[in-house]
Amino acid sequence: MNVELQPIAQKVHTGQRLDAADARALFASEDIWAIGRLADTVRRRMHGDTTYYNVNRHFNYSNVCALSCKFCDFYRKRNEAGAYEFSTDDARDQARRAREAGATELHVVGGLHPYLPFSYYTDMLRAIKDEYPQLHVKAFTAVEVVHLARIDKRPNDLEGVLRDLQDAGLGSLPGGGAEVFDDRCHDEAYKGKIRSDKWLEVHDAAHRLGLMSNATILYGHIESVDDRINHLLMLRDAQDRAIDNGWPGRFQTVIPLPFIPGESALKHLPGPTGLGDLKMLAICRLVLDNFDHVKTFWIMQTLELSQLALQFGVDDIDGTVVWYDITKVKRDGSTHQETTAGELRRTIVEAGFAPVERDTLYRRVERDGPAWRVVETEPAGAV
Ligand code: V47
Repeated sequence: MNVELQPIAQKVHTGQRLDAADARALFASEDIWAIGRLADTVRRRMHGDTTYYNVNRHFNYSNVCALSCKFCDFYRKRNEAGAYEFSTDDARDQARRAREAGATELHVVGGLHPYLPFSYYTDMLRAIKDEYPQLHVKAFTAVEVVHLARIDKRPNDLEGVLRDLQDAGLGSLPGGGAEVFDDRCHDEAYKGKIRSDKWLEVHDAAHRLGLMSNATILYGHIESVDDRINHLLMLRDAQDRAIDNGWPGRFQTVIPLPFIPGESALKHLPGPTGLGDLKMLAICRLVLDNFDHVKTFWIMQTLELSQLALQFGVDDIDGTVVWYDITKVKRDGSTHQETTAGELRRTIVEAGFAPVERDTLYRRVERDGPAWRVVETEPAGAV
């Protein structure tokens, strides 16, 4: 191991928290194998050789968006070719298909639609839960929650909005929309979107209400290494806040998202590399010591890299997915992006890990075809 990593290794082996200087040294190091081994040490301390996966479906209810984020290849303006908004019946249909496939989770997100009323979102949740009550609905990024509060003319009542969504069937919040918590990046690439303070305010409110949530970081575009580090430290502080205050909710997992240039306004940028992805995942594992899980979203990381990432601190792969419109793996731009539980298990076993199907709250799932039940144990994770 290179000498600059030795004090960090000492901290990792004695369970001490890493600081910004440590994170900077990790990013500066080219010793990717040493970084991987350190992340693997932490991952095995927390989860042994268990690797989680889930049987889920994603549902993007509309791509119409008031914003024009430069990294985004998904949004359309209302009357533009390709713009869509699904109905409540479409959402019900998604739930029916999820039931038939035995999915445990529906991940629902969309653009900031300028005209749909608040009732569209609560009706959608009710229709899904009515059709398939067992299904966990993980829905609406913090950005959407703030948008819903605005369209319902109560911009300062985030808790009230979340409570109404919860009453209609919301199960937890996904981690999207965080991008990179930095004002320069915000103003250059996603102006008009909420800033870090609001994103964190929504997640704090969710955690106070007992909703679990996730966190993302979108990397490999115009951000600097220091921007990445600040973002991770802000997430770690927010998790400390939830834990120290004894709030009933908290972050479950971090999902580092590599920028996919696609046809976005930043398509001239090269995007991250495979080694850059592995380093980022490993550093997330090492810095976010109060997060139980580090997850790859294979739609963005690819399943092949996700397999390797299991040795770089990752303990979870999302998911069977099925339909996904925000980024595309294949060059043909197809939104049908599906893998099977069998393929996920094979990927995990071949890498030398033990696959465990989980539900959204990281409880073990026992399955008999499309029928499934949660095995009642404490949520997995060692924090
Ligand atoms: O919010 C948009 C990002 C996010 C691009 O919580 C892009 O379990 C890369 O948050 N390249 C949506 N990323 C995905 C997301 C997610 C995925 C899987 C699981 C969970 C979870 C959350 O994708 C958006 C945005 O931050 N994004 N465009 C792009 N070109």
